[in-house]
Amino acid sequence: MSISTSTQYQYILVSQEGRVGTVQLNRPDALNALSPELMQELVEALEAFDADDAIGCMVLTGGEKVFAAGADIKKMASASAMDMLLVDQLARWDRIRKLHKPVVAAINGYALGGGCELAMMCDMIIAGETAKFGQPEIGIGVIPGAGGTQRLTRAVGKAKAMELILTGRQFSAQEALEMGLINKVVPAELTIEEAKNLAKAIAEKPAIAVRLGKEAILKAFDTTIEGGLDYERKLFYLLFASADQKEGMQAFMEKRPPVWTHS
Ligand code: DAK
Repeated sequence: MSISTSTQYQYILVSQEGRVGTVQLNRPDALNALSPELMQELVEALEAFDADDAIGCMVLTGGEKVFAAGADIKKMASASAMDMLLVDQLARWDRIRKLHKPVVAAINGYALGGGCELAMMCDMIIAGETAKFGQPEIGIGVIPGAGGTQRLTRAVGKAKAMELILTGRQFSAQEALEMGLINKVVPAELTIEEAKNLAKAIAEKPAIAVRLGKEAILKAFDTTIEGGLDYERKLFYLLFASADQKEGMQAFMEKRPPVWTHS
């Protein structure tokens, strides 16, 4: 197992263990508030892992007490609508949505506002038992602007999303689990380890099938069942052009473990 830490970034830490790439938000003085500068680094690091054949799955985490307290309120406070429009922040967030490899969020402490939205942009969420989620924007005179009204609603349903977004109240990891927003609650000291174990299990699977599996699942959110089934079928056929499909099925018949080449 190799662990390497890059020093090229100011607001994040980046490391790699086997086929798992980890990005840690690291702006503790502002509770990991998601400034444009931090988001730029985050997107660059995730895209670098996404383009690296040696990586099969990513983990995104924050600090022990705070995953992220949201977008930087101090930088937004006096902005005009046109400032917000022209800064085109959404383009950066959109790049995270377009990652091909799965991302597991490992959440300890606060995941509020944009922090909660960032967690929900990930494909799976492991949370420590002291994690606190929330979309508190209503309390500062706005609404979620990075997907919260859409992703929370799709994950937990209309009634719960209405309650959580219109009151802005925080909710626990246990409540998030019961609502179907996250995968698992673990003791806080095990959050990153559990997330890495999940990422490792995925990273060991054939990369092209993982990629197309993620793509097909995400399709379920923006298409009809008919369109989604059609899309899935085409991706399924496409996998018969991969070496790993041949290897996987051959290995099954020969009763041996498959040797993936991720091709
Ligand atoms: N931005 C800037 N600074 C923040 C911050 C934030 N979101 N959250 C905390 N801080 C700063 C505090 O101002 C304080 O700074 P100093 O006073 O020391 O200078 C320091 O971090 C410590 O915070 P507290 O003293 O408040 O610490 P506590 O432990 O008492 O409270 C807290 C922790 C996380 C519960 C509290 O800080 C809090 O409620 N923070 C604000 C949470 C919030 O309202 N978040 C939503 C922000 S709006 C979009 C993309 C993203 C977004 C929208 C659009 N597009 C792509 C279009 C996202 C919007 C948001 O997230």
